[in-house]
Amino acid sequence: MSVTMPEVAATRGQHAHAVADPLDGAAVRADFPVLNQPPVEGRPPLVFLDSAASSQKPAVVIDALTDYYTRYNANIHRGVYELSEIATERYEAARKTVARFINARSARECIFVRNTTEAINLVAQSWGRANLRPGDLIVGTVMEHHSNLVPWQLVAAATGARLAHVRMTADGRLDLDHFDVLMTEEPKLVALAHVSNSLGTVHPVKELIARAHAVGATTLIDGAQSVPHLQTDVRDLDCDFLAFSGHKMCGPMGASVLYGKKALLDAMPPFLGGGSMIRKVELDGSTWADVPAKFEAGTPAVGDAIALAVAVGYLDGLGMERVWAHEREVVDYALERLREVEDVMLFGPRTAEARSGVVSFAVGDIHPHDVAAILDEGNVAVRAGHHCTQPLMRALGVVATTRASFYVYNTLEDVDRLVDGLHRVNRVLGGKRSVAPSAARADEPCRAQWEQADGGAKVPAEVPDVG
Ligand code: 7TS
Repeated sequence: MSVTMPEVAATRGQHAHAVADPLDGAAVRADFPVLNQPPVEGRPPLVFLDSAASSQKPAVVIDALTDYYTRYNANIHRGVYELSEIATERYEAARKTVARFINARSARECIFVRNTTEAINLVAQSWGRANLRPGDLIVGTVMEHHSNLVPWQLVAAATGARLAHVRMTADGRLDLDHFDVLMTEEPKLVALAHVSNSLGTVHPVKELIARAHAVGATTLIDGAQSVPHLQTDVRDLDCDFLAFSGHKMCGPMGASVLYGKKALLDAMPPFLGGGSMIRKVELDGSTWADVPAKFEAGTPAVGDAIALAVAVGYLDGLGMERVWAHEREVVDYALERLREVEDVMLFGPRTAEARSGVVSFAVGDIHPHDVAAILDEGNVAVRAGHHCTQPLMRALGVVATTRASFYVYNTLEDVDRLVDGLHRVNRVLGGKRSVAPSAARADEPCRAQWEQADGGAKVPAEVPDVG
């Protein structure tokens, strides 16, 4: 069943989240060229529901990149000629824009990196190797993206530190009692995501950071799925490090940010050595530039950083409160409408308040790759797989999920298109076992441990033995 316009309007009213002037997803969509291409014959317009992987880019960001390469492309911090001076000035201005966006005390606390993965590896290799000793504890969670797990495994192997992971509850939240138990072991570091990329759970990080600091731990927040969606204030959170990806927040691929408290960054050794990060080089040793240059070895992605600042300006223009409220509305509606689809099982918290714009689900025992492929036939783009969270998939007792993730340009009509597509999935494949290869581990018996928190009790007795 598709929702007619009057019903949509009624639902909008019912689920409106309090902002005076809500975002109009359709108007925002008009800013994004990819979403406004003439449809290929016979295909409906694209519904893009994979923004958790990477968002689309508005025309202003694409124009900023073109402008950079057309008018003032030059390497920075070295030329005395005008082009290089302009590029340098705008690159440093971009740093200030990003710093303001997260309310850092100083732009020096923001280091440009390629992506969240690089930001976390920087902290693991620089802070980790300098501060971790054999037996020290690093606390993560079972819900982390591999980018906030594997770097800690590597540094633990190198230093002799230990890893422990906060468990999760049946409805996809962190087990806060277990968190407290782990705090009694006085970890050196607590590294966790603000928002889960697979389940969309929003963790109470401010509270958790305070509890971690109370036992003397340093804290790293993986903000890849939060900074694009939630107003983020590093002073209010009081995190020691925050990593986030520009390309998930309307910016280009190639410029992302590591925030770190200045005193910590000052005390850390370099991550990569080379040009730009030195003060003085002798043949038998070197000294380092001040932060942030100390952590920006080599030529940075100048145009990408400048365009990231334009993306930040774009989001600021929309207003982060409105961005969040808009996503709440779309997700609320998606959670409600997905329940209409036969055999759909939702993962993660049941209320939009506890989650961001990410919805993971299963359709009976149909393999998520098959679900995504049939949705793609209707030009609805979702992601299927383990979403780089294999331990989380194991905790859920599945090999993979289908994931729809929403952003500023999505509308309630996009949710309707998703739901229509899922009805089609059921018509085409309902009740059939998938023949698609497993996205994660087909070698492991998968027992579903999942229970619906609302008592709906649609628990798969067994997750398909695909592959
Ligand atoms: N942390 C989280 C929470 C993420 O969601 C991602 C990417 C990363 C780290 C890594 O970011 P990157 O910019 O270094 O790649 N998440 C996803 C995703 O959910 N689907 O594709 C990439």
